[in-house]
Amino acid sequence: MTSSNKSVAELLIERLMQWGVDTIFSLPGDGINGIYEVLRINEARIKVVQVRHEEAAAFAACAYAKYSGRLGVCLATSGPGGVHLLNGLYDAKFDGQPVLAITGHTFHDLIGTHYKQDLDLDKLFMDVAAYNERIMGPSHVHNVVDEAIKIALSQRTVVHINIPKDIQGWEMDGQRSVANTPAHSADIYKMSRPVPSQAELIAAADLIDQGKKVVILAGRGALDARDEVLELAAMTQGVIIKALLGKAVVPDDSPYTTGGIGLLGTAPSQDAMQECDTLIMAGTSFPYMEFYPKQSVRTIQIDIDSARIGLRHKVEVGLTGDCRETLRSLLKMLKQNDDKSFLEKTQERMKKWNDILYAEGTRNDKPLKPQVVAFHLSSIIDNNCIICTDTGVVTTWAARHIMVRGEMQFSASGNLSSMANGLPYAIGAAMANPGRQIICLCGDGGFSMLMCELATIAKYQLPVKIIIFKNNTFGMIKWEQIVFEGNPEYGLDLHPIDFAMFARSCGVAGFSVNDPALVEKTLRQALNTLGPAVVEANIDPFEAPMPGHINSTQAWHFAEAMMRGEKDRWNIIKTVIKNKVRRVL
Ligand SMILES: Cc1ncc(C[n+]2csc(CCOP(=O)(O)OP(=O)(O)O)c2C)c(N)n1
Ligand SMILES: [Mg+2]
Repeated sequence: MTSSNKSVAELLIERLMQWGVDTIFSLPGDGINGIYEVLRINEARIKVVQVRHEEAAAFAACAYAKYSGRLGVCLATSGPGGVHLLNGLYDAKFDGQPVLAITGHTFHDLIGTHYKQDLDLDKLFMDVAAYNERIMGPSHVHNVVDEAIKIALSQRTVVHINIPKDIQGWEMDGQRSVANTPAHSADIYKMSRPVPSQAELIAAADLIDQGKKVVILAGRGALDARDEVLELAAMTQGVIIKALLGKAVVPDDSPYTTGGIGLLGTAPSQDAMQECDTLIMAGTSFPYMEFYPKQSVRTIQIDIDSARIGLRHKVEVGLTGDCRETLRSLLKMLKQNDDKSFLEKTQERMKKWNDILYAEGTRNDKPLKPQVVAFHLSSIIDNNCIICTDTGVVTTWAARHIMVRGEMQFSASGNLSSMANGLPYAIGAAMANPGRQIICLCGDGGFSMLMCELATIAKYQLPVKIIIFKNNTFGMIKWEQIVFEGNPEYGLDLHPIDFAMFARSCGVAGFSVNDPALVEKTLRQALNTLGPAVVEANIDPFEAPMPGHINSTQAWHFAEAMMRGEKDRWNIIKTVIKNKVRRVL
């Protein structure tokens, strides 16, 4: 076949392959049958991962990008298929991941005539996609695909291409416009790692050298700058605090880190934030402003996106640049600080915090505490495993008790904080990293939202181990209603599902545990299972994810909710008091 009689669908898939795309997450439909036929013919060169819900395709594409640094691609049919993609696409947009969404449309000459599935996805996606085009014919394909991919990669965001179903079959017919010179668009992307000017770096180094109590707040932009962040901490005798998406920037056993920050963070991180005199923000726009230091703390911010400089905190020196390269340049200019007092004080606090985590993780009373599950899981997973976490209280247990070490990777739905991301993240992670252990921590609410994707995991025999923290409630909202609002809980109870039995019905090994003494053994059985496995951990629904430090408003709200008729008040009070006593003893 000569290039002159290739169809739009053929040109599309060919160009994607030229860009190195070899995996597409998708669910079929009549609006994309033309593309599917070309995918069928090319199945040896490009893989279609069939999901059960298009939302999962978009989440999986986001995770594919997160866990590989490559472009994630998802494909959905016209109308409802495209609509289903939206939430996963917003997840990618909010966490800065390059994802290309391809969708179908109805016949080009019936658009706008109330025909079936006549839904202009390019209009619907105007907000989510930084680039959003409808393909008009064969000579339009290469240009649009090139442009879309370059924008996705360079802006780390979502792009969208829409193709009416009949146009997918159109062949080159001499309709190319004279102005559209052949080969004027190329499948070439040159990544840049910009570095700020010397003057800016000198100003930053000067400021850092004056700091006596330095905190480095590291986010996802610093994920490939582990050595540099550790060296910066060593030079400044500073403390590394990790935003959730930056949990894998440095290992959790580093003497410089206090782990996470925010509601799911640690008390020593909160203390360090309150006491520091200098803040270095490295690749983060961690959203919770109440956890930042006071505005008078002198701040340097490094971000690849100049539009993010000055967001969240008053910045004295802003450095627009790639974190790794910027830190490398900066490190050459810094003086060694010999005053270890701030770091040592923090390390003392961290010792106490770790003792608390250990005590919580090794409890043997019933009902089973969620911390016990996360603690044992952490100790037996591979040093290079990939961790995917769903959204809920479960995120707190993962953030606090899973200790990052070695080459582990960790992610969650960050800025969107969407539920249901866990399972599809695991699919994307597994597809991008064959042979690696994939660990997925879900709440029972988040898991049940897209539990159909367990069938996908079974179909492709992905080595995903799913731990479901089953408390039969939307746990996180329970504590929000009680502690933040002062309201008795409402609308949260979940009808229980036997997840182990469900797993087996999908052809996946299913385990269930409710005895703390059996947690490690059960988890090991699941981890040693070839292929996928599910562990349903029946945990105490009254175990609250208290912030590192609880403030007086939160305590007051808690009391108020109890007085106003919280239905489980005696169980909750009993559990909270028990925990308080344990911490004091
Ligand atoms: C798609 C979506 N819907 C609703 C929410 C609000 N929300 C955040 S956490 C949560 C509860 C999660 O429950 P579950 O998955 O059971 O986890 P748990 O908190 O019990 O550990 C809800 C409803 C959300 N973040 N995303
Ligand atoms: Mg739950």
